[in-house]
Amino acid sequence: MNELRIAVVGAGLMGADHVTRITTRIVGASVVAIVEPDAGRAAAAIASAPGSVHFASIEEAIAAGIVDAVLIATPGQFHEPVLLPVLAAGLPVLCEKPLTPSSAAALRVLEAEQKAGKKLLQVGFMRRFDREYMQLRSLIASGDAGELLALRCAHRNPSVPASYTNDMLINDSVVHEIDVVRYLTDSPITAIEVKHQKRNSLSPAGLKEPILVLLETESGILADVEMNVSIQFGYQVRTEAVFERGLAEIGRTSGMTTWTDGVIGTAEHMSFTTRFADAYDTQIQRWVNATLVGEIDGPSAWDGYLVAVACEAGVTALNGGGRVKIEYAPRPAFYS
Ligand code: ISE
Repeated sequence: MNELRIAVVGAGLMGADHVTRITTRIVGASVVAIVEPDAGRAAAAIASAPGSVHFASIEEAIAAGIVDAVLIATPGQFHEPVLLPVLAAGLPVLCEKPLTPSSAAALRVLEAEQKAGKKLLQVGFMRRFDREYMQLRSLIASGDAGELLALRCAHRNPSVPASYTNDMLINDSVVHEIDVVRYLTDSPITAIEVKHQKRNSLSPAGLKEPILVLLETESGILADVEMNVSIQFGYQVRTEAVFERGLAEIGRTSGMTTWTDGVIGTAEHMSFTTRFADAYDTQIQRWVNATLVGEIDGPSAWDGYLVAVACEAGVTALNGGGRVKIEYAPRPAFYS
């Protein structure tokens, strides 16, 4: 096989972005099928992937026999019903984060993958493909600045739709830090605590944010996350690493700086789709390359399960649970 025929499931913001990416920038792959219940979104996606076909369900797309791999970009609660038939059909799949919103569902997905007998599933934690995150991970592993002591994370969105709920602060947004803190420290998260800050009056009604999240790793690192989803000015994800002998920072706003009318200015991102565009491109290209040779090249279903457990604890903490300890099921040999 030298061209991967992909079905994209879900053609909302992220799905549509992936369809354009695969069609215009990714080598060795094309979008052949769109699975999307909304007629308008489906039509727009089909139009940006010439030759692709619309299917009402993943089962129909699989049955058509034209699909080599699947990319799932629906909201998290719809992942399991798509993943199970895809894994049963033995198809490789890249599933956007979170793998599933519940750890019980994640365990069912792990079982389905083990039944398929081969690692087929990669989870879309795209920050692992961001150049600066990779650099920071290497710096931590090298020990060049001494031992890592703490991580200070800021995750800021200009705004969110009215449909965004309090639990999504953890499951949809902090989910990235939950994965990346383990990726950077190479150590599982063992406890989580969430504090509410003064409410931003610009948040959608009912949303209590920003929040401050504290993550503890087994290796003793403390990571704090300022999670803000209504900060208006732009989209920003920054991380500062505190070492025994110094600091490192990633995620500074970059690009052309202007000095005019007594003001210094650099354009800020307004969305994760541009802030992480390069990371998404790298993630999808590496997934395509690996899939063409029967492998995965990124976070596995096991990584997705660990994050699902920590997110569940995070939602408990958010809802007044205090400091919540996190325990994981033993890792099956399949994922070692
Ligand atoms: C969104 O779903 C993402 O994944 C973004 O990376 C994150 O910054 C945002 O808060 C989420 O809603």
